[in-house]
Amino acid sequence: AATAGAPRGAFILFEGVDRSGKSTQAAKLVEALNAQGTRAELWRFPDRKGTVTGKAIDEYLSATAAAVSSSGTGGTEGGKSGAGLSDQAIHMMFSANRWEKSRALLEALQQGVTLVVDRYAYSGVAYTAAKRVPGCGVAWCKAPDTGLPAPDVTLWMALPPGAAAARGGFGGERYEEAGFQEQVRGVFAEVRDSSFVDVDASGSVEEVHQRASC
Ligand code: ADP
Ligand code: FDM
Ligand code: MG
Repeated sequence: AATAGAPRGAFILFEGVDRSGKSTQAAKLVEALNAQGTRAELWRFPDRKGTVTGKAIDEYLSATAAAVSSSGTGGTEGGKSGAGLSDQAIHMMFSANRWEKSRALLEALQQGVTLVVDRYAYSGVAYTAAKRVPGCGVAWCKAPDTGLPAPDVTLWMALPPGAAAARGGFGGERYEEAGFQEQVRGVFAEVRDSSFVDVDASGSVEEVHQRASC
């Protein structure tokens, strides 16, 4: 139930390239906030479970980079309908996935719960625009997210290119390819806004946690 007069929770977003430590640090921050008595929850996008779009997105992402490039576009791998979605269609799915959760997100904030969110609309724009599909530039990519609840702060996990690669091999999901990751990084730099705060994401998990929680 809503608590009358309770202060609004904060919307804290983690963004960064693959393996910059977003998921690790988001979980640690939630733990620390709850330990100090601040009600906090960990949310992540894409939300693959509690949504209508989640299954298609999961099927799309599970198709490996190798399978995608050998089958070309538009194929339907193994009968999984999400895997062969066009670049435009999957972009809309990712945005719709955020809209599916937007009312619940606002309600949680209103009830005083702080939300620590692992990826959001900046990832949406960065990954699609990085594909350089004609007609799908940054403005096109941003359009479907217009009007979504905005984060109070976006913690940008700043890590030099080689450092993320040194954290172990890619898991085999779509987009997990070094050249593409650099394109993604470039779009993030282009779309960063006044909500962004740089966090030095190098060093130990504990060192980064200290930087991310001040
Ligand atoms: P992301 O969510 O940004 O992809 P993760 O938090 O999943 O990143 O971390 C990617 C990998 O790097 C994981 O294997 C994780 O255990 C490891 N890792 C996370 N933070 C650090 C760190 N500060 N130093 C070394 N390895 C890390
Ligand atoms: N991703 C994530 C997108 O392409 N668009 C989006 O809107 C969002 C939120 O999904 F490759 C991509 C980014 C990444 C994948 O992987 C999700 P993680 O590493 O589990 O967050
Ligand atoms: Mg992650």
